[in-house]
This record gives sequence, structure tokens and C-alpha cells, in this order.
Amino acid sequence: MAPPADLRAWIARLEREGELVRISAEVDADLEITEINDRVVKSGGPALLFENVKGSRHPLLINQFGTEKRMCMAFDAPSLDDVAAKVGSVLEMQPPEGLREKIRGLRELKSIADSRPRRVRSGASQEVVLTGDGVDLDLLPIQRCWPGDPAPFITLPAVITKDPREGTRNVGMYRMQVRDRASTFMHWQLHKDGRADWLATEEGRIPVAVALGLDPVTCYAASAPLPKHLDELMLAGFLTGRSVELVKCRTIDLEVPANAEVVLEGYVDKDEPLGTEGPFGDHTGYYSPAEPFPVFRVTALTMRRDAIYPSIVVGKPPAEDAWLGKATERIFLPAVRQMVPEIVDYDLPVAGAFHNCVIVSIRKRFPGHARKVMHGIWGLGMLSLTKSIVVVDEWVDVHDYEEVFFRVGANVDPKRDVVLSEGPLDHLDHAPTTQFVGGKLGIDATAKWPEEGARPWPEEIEMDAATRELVDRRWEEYGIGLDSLRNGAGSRRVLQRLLQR
Ligand SMILES: Cc1cc2nc3c(=O)[nH]c(=O)nc-3n(C[C@H](O)[C@H](O)[C@H](O)COP(=O)(O)O)c2cc1C
Ligand SMILES: [Mn+2]
Repeated sequence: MAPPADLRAWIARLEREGELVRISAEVDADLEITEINDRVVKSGGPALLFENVKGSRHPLLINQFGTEKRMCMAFDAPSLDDVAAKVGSVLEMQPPEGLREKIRGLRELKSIADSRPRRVRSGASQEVVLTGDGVDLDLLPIQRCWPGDPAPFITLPAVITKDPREGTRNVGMYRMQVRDRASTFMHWQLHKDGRADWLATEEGRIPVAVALGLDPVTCYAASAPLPKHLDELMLAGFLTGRSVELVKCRTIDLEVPANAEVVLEGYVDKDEPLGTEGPFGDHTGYYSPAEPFPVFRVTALTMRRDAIYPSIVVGKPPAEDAWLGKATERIFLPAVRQMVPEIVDYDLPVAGAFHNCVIVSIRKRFPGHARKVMHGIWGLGMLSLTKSIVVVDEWVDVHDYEEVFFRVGANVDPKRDVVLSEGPLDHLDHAPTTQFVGGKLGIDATAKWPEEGARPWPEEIEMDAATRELVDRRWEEYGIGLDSLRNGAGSRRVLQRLLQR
């Protein structure tokens, strides 16, 4: 198999695997779907296809990305680390030695060349074409997500622009608050590429296309933090192993995925005054306040005849976007390692809304190394917005928060090992005194060296292997039961789980 070719193939696959429930009862896109979905997401439940949304002919799909299993199904990979390995094998390509490696290298180069999007003549995304007065966003079952939201928001869009100077394409996921039948706001935040394309527009209109209801990998790619000059559709093509097929838009000079369920074509006019977007119940767990954002005017609404509308609701973590974020965490690890090779692994806790905390393990080689890595992360793409960083040694499992907490408690002298710095912060971070800039916290929880001002570092307690094997061997004999407590290492976590009950 390969990753699903479009949203329908994806829905069929989810359904076959018992990962999707169809709901025929009439539901309201105003708040009701959020409450249903929130309960299902937080209990690890299935994707939901609401077939009867009040006031719309179009079904609404939600929670397609809500679990690790579904995220892996989307990529058709056993684990997200396998997806990362595919990216890593290209990034880490060395000049080949010998014929075998040359052939492997060629195959990998070909896989990159094959990733480029490809123009096709026609696509299902243009089966229905509505222009002029025919454009009507009210046709779609757009959700109002939270009680404090002033209007419905399109929440899972792939927003396509081109850099007016370079001509390079960008795809970003930026929510869109509905203003009326034919316009929305465009919430591209301060640090985002779509906003940069808009700002680089000298005057007049920048064409913008919005694709809704894509195959899951292309949808994911819209949320991926690629460097500005790289086309997210190329990443999608690389990850699926086939080019994204594009059709020419009907009313603007852009191309859109031929497989989309719905496309909004339009423009943002540099000369139109900004409007007041928000507030919006955001992925920080708080309402982000109303702010000025540009208006997106829709010149065409094209779609499949019986288009399915995709949605997602963010809110207090964990929400459905958790696994989109985890996919990025895993898939970008090889790229992060290219820049800071001493990084062994990292974890961006979901509860930390991703930008609030990074836990990173390093191969420590010199005094002050943890600080070097902190500053490296604070200088790296979107990771530069990270508010706090915890650095641990290579043998610490960054995904085991209990263990990380243990190292922070045990290894840190706050006076010696805490770095307070300053820098750019996430657009939505409400904590800093001034929006966009503020404090940064680094905690060096590695074992300290004498050169770092530490006294001789004590040895960690570990049972010796011989005794562990002895106890493993004799476990039945003791008659304690609890099979799962065998085998030293694994047992600690099991015990923790027992203690938590
Ligand atoms: C569900 C979801 C909603 C998002 N909403 C926004 C948003 O409204 N504005 C924004 O700037 N970024 C938003 N993001 C994050 C961007 O999609 C992400 O930073 C992406 O890398 C942006 O693309 P770019 O790097 O090409 O600008 C959202 C992400 C997800 C997963
Ligand atoms: Mn981008």
C-alpha cells in the first residue's frame, strides 16, 4: 500500500480498519460538534463523519488525526520514526562509495525529483465551479468551535500563495474566520511564510487559494514548518512517493491540488484595511484575543459534486492537533540533527502546546555543551520560538516525563544551571509582557563536570546484571506473582502506573 490518494480513499481506509464512525443524527456545527468531538478525542476514539449537519448538504469529517495509530495510517508507516528515517536517509546522503551505494543514491535522488508537483488538465476539485454571486461559504458546514468565538472558522485549510519576488510556492495552515458569504479573515501569524508573501506584495492583490479536504499527508504538509523557499507540496510528494497533481485555478493565477474536496480561490488586497479577527478558542487552551488581520475575498468556490468538508478543533491540550504536532516533531528530527548533530532526541510535550517546552537529549562532549545546544535551538526555524528548554544526557529518555523530572530535580543547581535569556516568542503566547518577545528559560539537567564548577559527580544507582538475571530466573519461585514486574528496566514504568491508581 501507499498513503491514501485522496480524502475519500482515506475515509474508506479508516472505515475498513474500524477507525471511523458515521453519524446520521442531525448535529449543529455551532458548538455541538466541538463538544461531541472533544469527548471522543480525549478518550482516543475514532474519526467522525457527520453526515447530517444542520443547514448544509455537505458531510463534515473530524478527528481524522486524533490518535498515533491514525497518524501512522495516514503515512502508511509502522511508526512516525519510520517516516523520519525516510527524510533522514535523504538529508544524510554522503558521496556514494562503490556501485551499490551509487545505485541507492540514484534511487534516493530520483525519489526527490519525483516529488515535484505535476500539472494535470482537470481534477475532481473543479467538478462544481461557483463564481461571482454564486460563491457562498454558507453552503459549507463550517464550525463555530467555542462559545467565545464570534463566528464560524475554517480550521483545516491548506492556504497556497506564491512569493511575489521569487515565485516559490508556500502552503500553510492558517485558520479563516468567516465574515460573510464570500470573505474570511486570513490568520497568518507574524512568523509565517504566507504572511511574508503578503508583505512582499508591493501593492494590489496577492492571489490566494485554499484547498480543503486533501489526502492526509498533503493536509499534514500544510502544517509543516519548512524553510520559506521550500514548497510544502514537494514534501507531501516525497512522503507519499507520488507527485501532488495540480490543476490551474479558474479565477486566479495559482494551482491547486486536483484531489481536493473544496477549493476557495481569491485574493488578499494589500490596499484593503485590516479587520478585527477573533477572539478564537486556540490551541494554547485560552482564547487568543481579537487582532487585526487581512481580509481574504473569494472569487470562486470550486468543489466535488458531493464534497466532504474537513474540520479540526483545537483547544485545551490534548486536542486533535496533538498528533499533527508530534508528526512534525518526529519528521523534523533528522533536519534538526543536521544543524545540531549532538542532539540524540527531543520531545515537545503536547501539554506544553509545543512552543512552550522542548526536552532535548545530547551527547555531551565539552563544558557548557548544554548551553550551546540551547542557543542552537533558539536559533533554529520555528523552534526559535521555544520558551523553555530542558537539556538531559544521551541516556535519558526524553519522552519519559517522570524521568526528565527526576533529572531536573536531581542534577540542577538553579544558580549554576539555569539560563535566562530573551528572544522572539510565539504570536499566540499571552504570558510575555510584550507580545512577540520575552524571556527564555534553559535548564541544564545533564551530569555536570568539574570544569562546569561541580563537585565530583556521584555514580547513579544500578543493580548489577548478574543479580537482575538471578532474580529474573528465580521470580516464579518467590511466589509474588505480578509477571509484569520481571525484567528490571521495563518494570519501573509498570510500577509507576500501579502507584498512580
Ligand atoms: C490545526 C492547525 C491550525 C493552525 N492555525 C494557524 C493559524 O491560524 N495561523 C498560523 O499562523 N498558524 C497556524 N497553524 C500553524 C501553521 O500551520 C504552521 O506554523 C505552518 O508551518 C505554517 O506554514 P508556513 O511555515 O509555510 O508559514 C496551525 C496549525 C494547525 C495544525
Ligand atoms: Mn512554508
